[in-house]
Amino acid sequence: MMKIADLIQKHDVLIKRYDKNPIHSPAEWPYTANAVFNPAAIEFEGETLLLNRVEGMDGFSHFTVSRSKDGKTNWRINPEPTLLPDPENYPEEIWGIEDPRIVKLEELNTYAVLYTAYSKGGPIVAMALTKDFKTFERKGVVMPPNDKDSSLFPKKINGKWALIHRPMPVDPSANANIWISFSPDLKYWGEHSIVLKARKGGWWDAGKIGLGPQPIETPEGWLLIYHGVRNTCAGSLYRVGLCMLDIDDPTKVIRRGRNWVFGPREIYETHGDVGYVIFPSGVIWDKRSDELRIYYGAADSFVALATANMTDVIDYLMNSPDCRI
Ligand code: BMA
Repeated sequence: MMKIADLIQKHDVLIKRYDKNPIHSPAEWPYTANAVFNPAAIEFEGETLLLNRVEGMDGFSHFTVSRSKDGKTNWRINPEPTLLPDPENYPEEIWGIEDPRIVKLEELNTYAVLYTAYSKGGPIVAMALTKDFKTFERKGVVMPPNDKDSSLFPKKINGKWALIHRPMPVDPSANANIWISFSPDLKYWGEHSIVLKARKGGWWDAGKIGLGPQPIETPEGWLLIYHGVRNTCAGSLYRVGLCMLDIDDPTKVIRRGRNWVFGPREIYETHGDVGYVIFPSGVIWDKRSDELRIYYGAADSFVALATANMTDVIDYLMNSPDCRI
């Protein structure tokens, strides 16, 4: 008998699931956890480092590091939390910290972690810097509520740092779009503009979109992997799309894919705290093998991995019908 997954969709040629998914689950976590999901990913000391969002049984999240030499097997999970909310000093973290993204800032010889702090006023964008993923220097609030799904670009563009984020409009019927802002010093932010709009009506990414993993520099531009949300009568459906931004002016979209390229299908993606959610949040491009490894939260409960060939991903996107809006 065919598996339900096979009846749903067989054509995942561009992006493939890792066959030993999920790579992390709350059941194998070294301490009690309700969920492990939405990880940031970065190469660190020659290994893949994930900064996993771990949700405790109280509902609040923190981050814990896991590491692997090949980014697939033999994960070493820190036995204790790596970064806990610190609401005494940073009141915006009162209800936890969520959904990190990491970039290496070569110029400052440090790693920047952008994350969501769950404040009493709603989600805000916060930042912490680290050199070793053991100690973190918090920089506090970067964008006020209601804002999330943020990452820095890894280097200055035309002399300024650039930040992707997703403010929520006050009007609930308005679209939630991806924005970009610039700063001379990582402290003062301005030149805010919409970089990618949620589409409307029947599109798979109508109404609400948000950044996935950190932006990736490619020969064609900055590759953005993003999530698009479809609201159905059964709930929200989170799928994944692709877009390319101009390398020198990332306010400009040079190509946006028409179709979603990865969506919930396997049991660990459809069943969990929030089923039918694929939430990519960390990426590593192994330039020696051209393999792109996309780490994602599945059903707000697990960490999973999907792989692709970067050349194929770029070819696919750049040969997609141009669907900028
Ligand atoms: C978003 C974020 C994510 C979560 C997703 C699906 O708004 O809060 O943390 O994975 O919803 O529930």
